[in-house]
Amino acid sequence: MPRRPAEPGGRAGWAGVSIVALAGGVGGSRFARGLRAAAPGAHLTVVVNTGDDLTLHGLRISPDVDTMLYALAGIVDEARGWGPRGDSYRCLAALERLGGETWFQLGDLDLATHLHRTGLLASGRTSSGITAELARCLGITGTVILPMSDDPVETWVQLAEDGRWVHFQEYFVGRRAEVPIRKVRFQGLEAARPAPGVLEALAAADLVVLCPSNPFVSLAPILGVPGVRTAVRSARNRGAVVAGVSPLIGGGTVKGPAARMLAELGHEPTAAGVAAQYADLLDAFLIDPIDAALGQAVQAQGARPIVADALMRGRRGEARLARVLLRATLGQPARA
Ligand code: FO1
Repeated sequence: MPRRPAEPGGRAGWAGVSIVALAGGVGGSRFARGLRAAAPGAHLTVVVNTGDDLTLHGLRISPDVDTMLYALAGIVDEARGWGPRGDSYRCLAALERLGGETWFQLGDLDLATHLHRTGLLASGRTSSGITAELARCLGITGTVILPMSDDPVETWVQLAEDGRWVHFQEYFVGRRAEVPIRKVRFQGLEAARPAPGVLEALAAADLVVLCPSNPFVSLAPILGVPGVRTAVRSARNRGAVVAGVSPLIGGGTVKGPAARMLAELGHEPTAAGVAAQYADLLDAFLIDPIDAALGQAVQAQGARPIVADALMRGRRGEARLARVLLRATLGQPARA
């Protein structure tokens, strides 16, 4: 049986409880932040998608890891959900004058992260080692942040218009995700190994959370790293609870192309369609009241539906949603 918090809410109550969150994108970073706030003292490990990684201007950029770092460090631009708050774009403007690529907005503060990561990688450091060092330098506590793998993985999508394969960021940012896609593939995934600590965290987990992230381009890469899906299933067989949070509310997302991608890839563009992507893993799946009628479909896939306001309104909203999930899974009688 999973370890449960000893007493409502308090830090001491969460000591000894292990939570592993699989996350990508803005929604994932926000919910991970909510979990840290809702379960102070728990051992929280966040495994982050690295399929969005790309090399631009000779710099290795890891958007989902950086979004998670900035969010947990409290320095993210809260309106956009990515990039440091108050960043400037003087380097990008100068780059424009030189005829450089500027479609991917790299702010001056953000560039420090990419320069530093690229330098450390060139000196032989691993992504997970670099991520831990960046987290320490940014003063992040209460959470271990792990990239899903130290091996290179890149998400590419096939455009429906001409069958061309492009990097996810060219689709998501370059084309503003406004073009239909046919397929998604993860370059390098078969050869990727889980980053050090990922399998160990899953083996010790009392709760594994599939955060409200895009099922195809955020969670699928993580679950696709050889050994990870099996480790989640083993955790569940051992008695850990595996729960997901729908990134769709009423068939749409707060941010990102998940609803459209579900439809374009032939799935039901609803919370139930998302649950179906990992039905074999889920004990419970949180859906918004607007989607309550989908509860039966979620139940039919073997996951207990948790019906609760799934919209995270600011930092308090993140913690509220996380408390609801914790209460519904680990029986934490949360103060709502
Ligand atoms: N998203 C955009 O929509 N436009 C951008 O120019 C952009 C730049 C960018 C730079 C660094 C970074 O870490 C993230 C950035 N993002 C940008 C967000 C990013 O494309 C997405 O949030 C994630 O990849 C989605 O999972």
